[in-house]
Amino acid sequence: MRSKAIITSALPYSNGEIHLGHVASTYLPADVTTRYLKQKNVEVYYICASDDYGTPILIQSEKEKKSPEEYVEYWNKRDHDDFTSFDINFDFFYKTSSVENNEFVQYVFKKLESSGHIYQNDIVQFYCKTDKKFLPDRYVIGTCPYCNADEQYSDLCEKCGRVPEEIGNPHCSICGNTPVKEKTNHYFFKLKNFSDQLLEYLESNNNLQTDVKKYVQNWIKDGLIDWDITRDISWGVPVPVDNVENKVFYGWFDNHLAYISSTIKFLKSIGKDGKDFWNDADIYHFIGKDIIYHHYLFLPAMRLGIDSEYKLPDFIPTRGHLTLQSKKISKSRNWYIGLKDFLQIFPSDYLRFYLVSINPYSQDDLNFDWDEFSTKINSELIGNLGNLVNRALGFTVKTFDGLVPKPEVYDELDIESEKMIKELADKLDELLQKNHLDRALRKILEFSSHFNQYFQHKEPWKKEHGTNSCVFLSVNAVKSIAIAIYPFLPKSSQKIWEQLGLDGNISEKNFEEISNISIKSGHKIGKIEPLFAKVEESIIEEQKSKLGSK
Ligand code: B3M
Ligand code: ZN
Repeated sequence: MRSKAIITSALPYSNGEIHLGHVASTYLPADVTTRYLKQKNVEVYYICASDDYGTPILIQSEKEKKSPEEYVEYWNKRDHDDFTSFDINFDFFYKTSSVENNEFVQYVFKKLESSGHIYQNDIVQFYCKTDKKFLPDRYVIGTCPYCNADEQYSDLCEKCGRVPEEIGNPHCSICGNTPVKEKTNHYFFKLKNFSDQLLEYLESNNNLQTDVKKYVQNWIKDGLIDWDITRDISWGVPVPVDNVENKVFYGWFDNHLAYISSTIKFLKSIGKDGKDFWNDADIYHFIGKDIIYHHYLFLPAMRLGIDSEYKLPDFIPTRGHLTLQSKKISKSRNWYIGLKDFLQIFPSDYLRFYLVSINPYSQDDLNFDWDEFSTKINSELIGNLGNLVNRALGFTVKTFDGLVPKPEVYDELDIESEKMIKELADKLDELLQKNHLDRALRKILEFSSHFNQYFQHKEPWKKEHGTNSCVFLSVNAVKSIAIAIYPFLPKSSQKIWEQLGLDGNISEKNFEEISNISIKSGHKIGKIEPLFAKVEESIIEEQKSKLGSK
């Protein structure tokens, strides 16, 4: 672990609201990791941006009769607001259409070109004579050659999920007329040039997940295809070549460069040199498995192509997709849950708790299930963790006037429990360093469960010998939990902290403090309140019935 880190998560298209599928695999794991690294005193910044370019966005803005600038501005702000209400704590949230990114993208292109990694080639593209435009990607709609579904995009059939080689019965998505084919000159990135260096990078980086690595290595061995990096549209980073007009870069050429350009902009604003920091830091890019190709091949190849001026990622934590009630998420069939809607019903910590707990560090898909959500919140978060906090602190208030008592000589069970406190930080650290957020959360629950049993077994309400030790250690265990849970449940952790009667902001506590027995006898507990409210069955049923209906 380096003393500096930059964390990014896949940039959201500024083209619609954030839903649970987005946050589960990337934004939440990245946020938890950032908070953990802050606790470890790593100088870490979480950087993100809206992904503003691309044909889908241009088409949608045209449909809504807005300029693309106006359109993406709206979603940039809305997405950022939604993330904020989910306590996704970016240090900086910028945009791919920024001046800084435009300049950086053009700089990278020129450098790649002068190093011989770019070439030009004529290709044949659909062209609409009515609209006088080339029609890349989504601008052409037609019949999928594989499954015969009508009204599919030329670059993706949403019915069968395949990319049509040549769409049947093509027509222009703007005017509906049949396009003609015309020659146009495009720029290509020689991805093939980098096969050996990419294999070397994958081989030597032990932080990458082995299963992903294996199939990326196979793609390389099967032979890489050069990338067409330009489009004949007006919305995008302009190709910086004299006399080339109305040609911009393809969205996947510019978007990941915003990881770097946004970082530099942010670091400059706090008086630091972006390039130095980047190259001294651990670089993490959190992604979902659908964009492995872009992050394990295209992105590193482009960085290699500019002589690794900015170093390649150290970690690319890659997770699976979220299904909803065991079905694929689909906005058009209303089979999705908007983040904003969810947070109007339940606290952000409930969702954070549930999503982390079902999300292993792997590419397996994960499933959001309303009944499981309710069970996990009611029995694990409330029944286990909330119960311990309430019990230990409530008992101290009731029996000792809120003053933590002085422990007696420890018996075996006390010694075991004290040892658990002392070992918790190391145990969690081991899991968190390896990105096993779900297992770390489970470990905290096991710890809490142990102390519930310990309390039950000791029966302090009988006020026999050993009561004081039990209360003393249980209160300290609650303090351990407050700090340990911070990366996962930042709001609840602060509440526990205050109920413990401790000052300051929990976000400033060091990770190592998890294992200190730092609450001394005589310390006064704060005001106690139930931390969580139970999830009611009727609300769950109501939510279930909303899915799929319009
Ligand atoms: N905007 C969203 C996606 O394909 C895309 C990510 C860009 S990351 C540089 O998931
Ligand atoms: Zn047309």
